[in-house]
Amino acid sequence: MTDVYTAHIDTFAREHLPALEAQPDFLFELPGLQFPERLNCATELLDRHVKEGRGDRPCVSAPGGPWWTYAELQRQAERIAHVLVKDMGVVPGNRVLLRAANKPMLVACWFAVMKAGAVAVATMPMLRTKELKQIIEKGEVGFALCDQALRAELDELVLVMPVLQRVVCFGDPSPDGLEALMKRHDFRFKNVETAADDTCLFAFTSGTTGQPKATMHFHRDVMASCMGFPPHVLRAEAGDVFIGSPPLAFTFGLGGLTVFPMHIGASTVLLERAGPPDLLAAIAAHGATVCFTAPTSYRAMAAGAKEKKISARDGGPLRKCVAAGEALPAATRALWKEATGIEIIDGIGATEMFHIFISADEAQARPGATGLAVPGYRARVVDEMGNTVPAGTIGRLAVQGPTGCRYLDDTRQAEYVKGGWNYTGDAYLQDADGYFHYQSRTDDMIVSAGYNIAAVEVEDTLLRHEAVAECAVIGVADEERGQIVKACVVLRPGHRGDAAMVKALQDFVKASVAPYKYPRAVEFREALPRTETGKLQRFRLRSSA
Ligand code: 3UK
Repeated sequence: MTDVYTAHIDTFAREHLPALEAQPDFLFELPGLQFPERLNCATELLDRHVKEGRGDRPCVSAPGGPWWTYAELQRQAERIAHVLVKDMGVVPGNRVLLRAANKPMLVACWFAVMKAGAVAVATMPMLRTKELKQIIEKGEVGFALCDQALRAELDELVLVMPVLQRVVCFGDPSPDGLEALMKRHDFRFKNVETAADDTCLFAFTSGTTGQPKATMHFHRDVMASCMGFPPHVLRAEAGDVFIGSPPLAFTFGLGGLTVFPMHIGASTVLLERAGPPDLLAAIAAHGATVCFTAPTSYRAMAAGAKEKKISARDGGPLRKCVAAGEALPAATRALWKEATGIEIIDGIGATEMFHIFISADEAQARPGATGLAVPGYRARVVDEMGNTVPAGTIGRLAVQGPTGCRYLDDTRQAEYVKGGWNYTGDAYLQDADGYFHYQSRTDDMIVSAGYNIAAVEVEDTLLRHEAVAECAVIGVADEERGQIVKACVVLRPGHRGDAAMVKALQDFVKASVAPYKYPRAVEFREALPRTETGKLQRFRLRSSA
């Protein structure tokens, strides 16, 4: 290896990259994908605008404030970078956990981590102690920046996890709070000159086993994501106001609500609460023009969107809508188009790929199809041997592009990447015109309202309840959520399978793991179908569901 430049002093990320031969092939054919050896994505996404005279343009805001220009976000991020380095002792390559709902301060913290050359580990606000502990262990996370409102779990963990050295909270009024520490520093901070291939973030994904996997993305990957879907499919402009629901800890949200708008000097409105009614109201209140959310959210907003006249057709602001996270039903596309006149831009993305790699713009969209490979990416539908199948045949989706899967120290790398191609775990077919049509997941993942839920993790939780003898968790089709979590439960003798028990089990799951994982359906059974060797036959439960 000749190219060994790195700014990382803590080389944990580099040491835990998959072996070169286990990584996918990366394609850099597209213009704009030839990156210099040294690249810090904060310089490109934030500082460049200030340097080129766009510092006064609106950048990031939230319903209750604050409202920051590019220059103001830069000042905030630079003061936090000083806190990271001087007060907390963060060195380049250290992992910094971020824990907050979507809000401007979270964006400032994210850029501070980039500037300091550290590795951002953003976490979903609804995660509980159990999940946070797994993330801190796996990522050997030494530091955390957290919203005061969500600090309880981290306060608990810092006492029992020696690896976690320091937690600093914003919104904390004490002298140790982030804002108090920021006041002691100047805003000028010289960005660490990271290598284009220094890891800048770990994005966690729950996988099928419930054992979280950390995907590793470089500064280069964040910039590469700006060169594909945004200019070729989305085509937003500097005057656009982005808004949406996905958490910034989910790369769908990080790209759509921070990286993409800032790459083009546009602005973004961040919502702590972004359920359909909140999102709808916020689009109208903030004049949002570009929306990123899940298919189910468009479905739920359709009637209100029409009534409130939020679309450009009806004199409102909204002009572009992106759906991802799960398949977009043709019925939802039609419903939204009728309500707003807007053709949804569907796109399949994955945490492993950072963002969307198959999509179609408004003019190319076809109901029931996800679209075509985004420029910079290649996609194929293949059989078990990795050979391309004929048009119209269902097979496994395999993709390549400028981004790709690198799991942190994980044997499952070999399942996602084979022969240089990324296998997303989706069954797809390609039609005669080249459009890709989603069929299903090839594994046991449950995708409910855009959340990936691993059956075994819910099973594991239910099995901790005193009344549960055996259980099996499956995904069952649901019109609104795509799938819902269903638990088939065998009770221990002496317990009754009634409505009170259903509620007790649901509450138990909600209190133990992130609440979105709870079984919306519970069925009590005498026994579970198993093979002679005792293996659970999930497919039998699914066919009887
Ligand atoms: C499914 C879709 C059909 C598919 C994501 C946009 O969802 C994202 O990442 P995840 O790692 O899940 C990946 C899996 O979700 N999926 C996503 N989008 C679609 N299925 N149609 C779609 N449009 O199974 C995929 O393999 O949570 C989405 C951008 C960034 C992301 N991380």
